[in-house]
Amino acid sequence: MSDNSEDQKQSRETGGLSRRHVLGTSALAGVVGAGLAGGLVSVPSAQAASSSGPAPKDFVPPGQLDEYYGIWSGGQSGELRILGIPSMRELVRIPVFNTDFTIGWGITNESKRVLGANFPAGGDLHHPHMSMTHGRYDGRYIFVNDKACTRVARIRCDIMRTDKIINIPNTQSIHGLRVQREPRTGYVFCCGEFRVPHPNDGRDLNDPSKYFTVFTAIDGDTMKVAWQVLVDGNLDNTDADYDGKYVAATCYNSEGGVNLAGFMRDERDWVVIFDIKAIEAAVRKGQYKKIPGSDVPVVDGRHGSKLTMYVPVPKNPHGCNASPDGKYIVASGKLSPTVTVMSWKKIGEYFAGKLKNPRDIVVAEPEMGLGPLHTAFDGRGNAYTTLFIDSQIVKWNVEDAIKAYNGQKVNYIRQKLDVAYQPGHNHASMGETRDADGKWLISLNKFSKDRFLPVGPLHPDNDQLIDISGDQMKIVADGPVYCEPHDCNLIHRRVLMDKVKRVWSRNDPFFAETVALAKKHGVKLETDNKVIRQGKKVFVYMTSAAPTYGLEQFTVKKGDEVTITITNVDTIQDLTHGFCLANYGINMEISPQQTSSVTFIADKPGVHWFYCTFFCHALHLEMRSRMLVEA
Ligand code: RUQ
Ligand code: CUA
Ligand code: CA
Repeated sequence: MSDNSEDQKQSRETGGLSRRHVLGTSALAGVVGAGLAGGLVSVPSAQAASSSGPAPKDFVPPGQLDEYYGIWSGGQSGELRILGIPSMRELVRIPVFNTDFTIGWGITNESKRVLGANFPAGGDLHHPHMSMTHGRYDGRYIFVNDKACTRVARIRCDIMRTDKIINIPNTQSIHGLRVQREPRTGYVFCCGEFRVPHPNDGRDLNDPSKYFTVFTAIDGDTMKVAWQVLVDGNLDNTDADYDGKYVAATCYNSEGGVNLAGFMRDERDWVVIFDIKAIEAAVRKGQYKKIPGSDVPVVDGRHGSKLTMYVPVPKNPHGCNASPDGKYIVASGKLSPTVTVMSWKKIGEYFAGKLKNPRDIVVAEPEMGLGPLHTAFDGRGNAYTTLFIDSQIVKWNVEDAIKAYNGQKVNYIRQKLDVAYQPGHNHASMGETRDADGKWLISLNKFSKDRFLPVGPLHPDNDQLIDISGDQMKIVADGPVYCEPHDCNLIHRRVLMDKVKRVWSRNDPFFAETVALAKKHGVKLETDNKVIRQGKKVFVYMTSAAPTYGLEQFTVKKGDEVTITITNVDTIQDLTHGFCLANYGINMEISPQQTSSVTFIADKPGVHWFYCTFFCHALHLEMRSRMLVEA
């Protein structure tokens, strides 16, 4: 039995703790016994009591596992990061829109197939969200936006690799992104932020009245745009309901401005709400147009359309967050001290013609403080709103805010907590799902100022971990991070642990095209080490097994187009090899049972050593061979 399946079996049997961890930690013996009997193990973070008193709640002792995966946006680094929560330890980085020399993202043929031709140097990744089924995380995919280059990407959770990236037409800058919760994802919804001429081909350059943007629904299974909705204003953030009927987006430029004064002139902007079934029906009936240069149905959802409603809300609203009880959608005011609470049920009544005024769907508009940006939920009826300007998080009770809006004298504010400093998003554990468990809250603070050792003018962000399990919020940890995480999800490990592979499967679609090409060449990747020449194209096939490559050397001619394909035939988990070709700017990861390939022009004659870049064996340094390039 391979180490991998052994570990997975152990992991199932002990509710997530492999034998390695169990045997090394005698204090856990009792827990494991209970786990074997009952199939469930409670998480050990709090039980690490030491002689000097109880350990802090976020303490995860050496060798033990975090209770949550933190799925972290990497902002303008273009990558996604995974942290363990509550320890805040960074576990891995997943390159998405960026290039990455560690694994060869942007270098290997497999990654280039995902990135596409002429891929840009990077991206600006704000919003990661996991796919759901019936309002619960299902561990299939994580979807992310790229604000910089108007793209959306999908990450496969089993291998934690980006497997699709698509361009979104008819807008510029994808900002907000969320997934359909019911019955499943389904649609991935995203907000086109900047308005541009349709098509944006040089026409109407200085005629802002002809600038537009669109709301986009992507089919998350095929990663094709399903439909788009033409809207008024600039879309910002979005979130969907728990019934699969509606999706809302904040919309901040009702003025149609093109500069700061223009964006802020009016006291009100909108939340736009989209009627999914009505839009689907319109698309089916052909009530759409196609904008030259794209092949996507675009329905008209501007003012007056039956497919949308525009709810006037105070000024330049930003965050858009659905409460996990399935009842409300909350828009945060940003330039207004308020948040607006709207009822999905009333939204349904409005679309059914039972309510006349779009404001009739508003059930509360509580005052928070200065600069409300985003709201999270604990599943116990409380909401947590970040105040960018006040550097605070406000805990407030939703039902009490509704009572206050209806004229009752109740205080809906539960607590205001100082955070350091200038929070943008916050996120509660499982808080965007039916499983909201109200244990942890993360505040993603844009400024760290004086809280860490100085490291130059560019300061790290400061992500703070807050215990929300009791009556009062308590900050328990600071986590400096490379800028700039925008958003995160806190996902209980039970969703993912058994879905994440420790070793590649040989028929993984991620490298299927490479395998198919080898087959055409009559090569058996697991055993063959050979060089095939077709004119000026040279295909080099070899295996890697610690501590050797299958070929000690191969010879090509200057100017040849060389494709090197390596299959790691090691089967043990964690036994990754690398392939770095000296002075060619090439490196790639080849993890156990993976096939990776790279294509380049052999433009530098001479001897070029290639060596393994992952420390795989006592003879790792000796794991190297030669490429000989004839002049
Ligand atoms: S946004 S800091 Cu890009 Cu999510 Cu609000
Ligand atoms: Cu193979 Cu180091
Ligand atoms: Ca405005």
